[in-house]
Amino acid sequence: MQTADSSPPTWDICCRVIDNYGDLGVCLRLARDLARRGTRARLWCDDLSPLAWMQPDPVERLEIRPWEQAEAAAPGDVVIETFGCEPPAAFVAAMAAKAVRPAWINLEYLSAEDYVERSHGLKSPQFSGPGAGLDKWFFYPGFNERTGGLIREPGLIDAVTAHHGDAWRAARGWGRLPGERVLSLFAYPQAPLAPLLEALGPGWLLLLCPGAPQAAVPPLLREGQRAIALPALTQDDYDRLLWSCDLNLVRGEDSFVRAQWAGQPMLWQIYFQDDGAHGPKLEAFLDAALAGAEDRWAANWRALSRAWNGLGPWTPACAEALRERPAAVAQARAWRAKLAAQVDLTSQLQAFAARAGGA
Ligand code: TRH
Repeated sequence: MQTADSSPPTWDICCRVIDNYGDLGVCLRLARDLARRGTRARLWCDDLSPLAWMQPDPVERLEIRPWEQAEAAAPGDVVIETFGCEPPAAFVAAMAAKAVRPAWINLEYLSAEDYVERSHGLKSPQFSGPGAGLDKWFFYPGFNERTGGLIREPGLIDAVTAHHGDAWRAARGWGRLPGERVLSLFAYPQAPLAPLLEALGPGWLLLLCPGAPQAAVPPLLREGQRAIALPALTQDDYDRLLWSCDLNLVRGEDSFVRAQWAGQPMLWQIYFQDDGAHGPKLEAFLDAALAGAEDRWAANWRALSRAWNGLGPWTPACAEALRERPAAVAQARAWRAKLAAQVDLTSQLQAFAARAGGA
């Protein structure tokens, strides 16, 4: 997309936090990637406080703005409404009033379910309200080429591969003892920690990210297990932590994606929904990610994933899945290679905005 005076285009990324950190985490990740690729990015959010630890340093071309200020702002060339957050009415009215209207794109939540392919790229003409006359477009991230893909910054996989994980961790006081395996644990309070620790067995160092497990895990540790409570890391350092561990337990959306880029075995705690929608969402992901993996290991890993999410019993298969490291690593690498062959989300979004913009 080009602007009239050939200055870099301005993208507005609008974020309203539902809970936890994923909404802001995804928006920051996108805004930063755009800025580093030369776009002027403005991130509008109603709760900027987690940025104090996620992104303490400024990023060139990235402006962070409180949500309320959007009401009086002039919209840029592209407006990304994330997760149906509805930008302020005055901002939408200003979009409609622009001579060259911005492309208005709603970036949706990530899922491997079939509806994603059907819904990706659909247009929703606005017939009423402050945006009457505008088109809003739906953009769905996803795991195959019929979707919008995943955020993957240029050079990411090379950086993962070049990372000296043990040295990086040891320099922070989180080094492993001889023969020890290391995992990172970022989990919701309802995580079934006791059966997990039993299934893991001895020889593990657990690096506990902030949250309920920092208090809950230590009294549950079994013989031959250690735990260290970590501070909240910057998003970049959290990535490096994932790259440096033998197993990553992640949750929500953003840490889930980043663990897949880490290329290490990954256990996902899905965001729980009262209506049970998380069950099919988990199964759809497992269907995609485990396709082609060795049959018996894949069945065991599925059992473990269900158990970790309270969607199945803890059986001996769960412990077996964790013991069979070569199969788990092979699956993680093969899945990452498949995902890395797709066009990344930011590139797709830029091409999409160029087609949708300037109505
Ligand atoms: O925090 P999450 O559970 O977030 C979400 C929200 O609940 C959201 O409402 C929901 O819709 C979504 O999940 C599915 O998990 P997530 O998505 O992994 O976000 C955590 C962010 O915090 C991610 O960007 C990584 C970052 N992070 C750090 O920067 N430093 C850290 O030390 C840790 C542990 C995380």
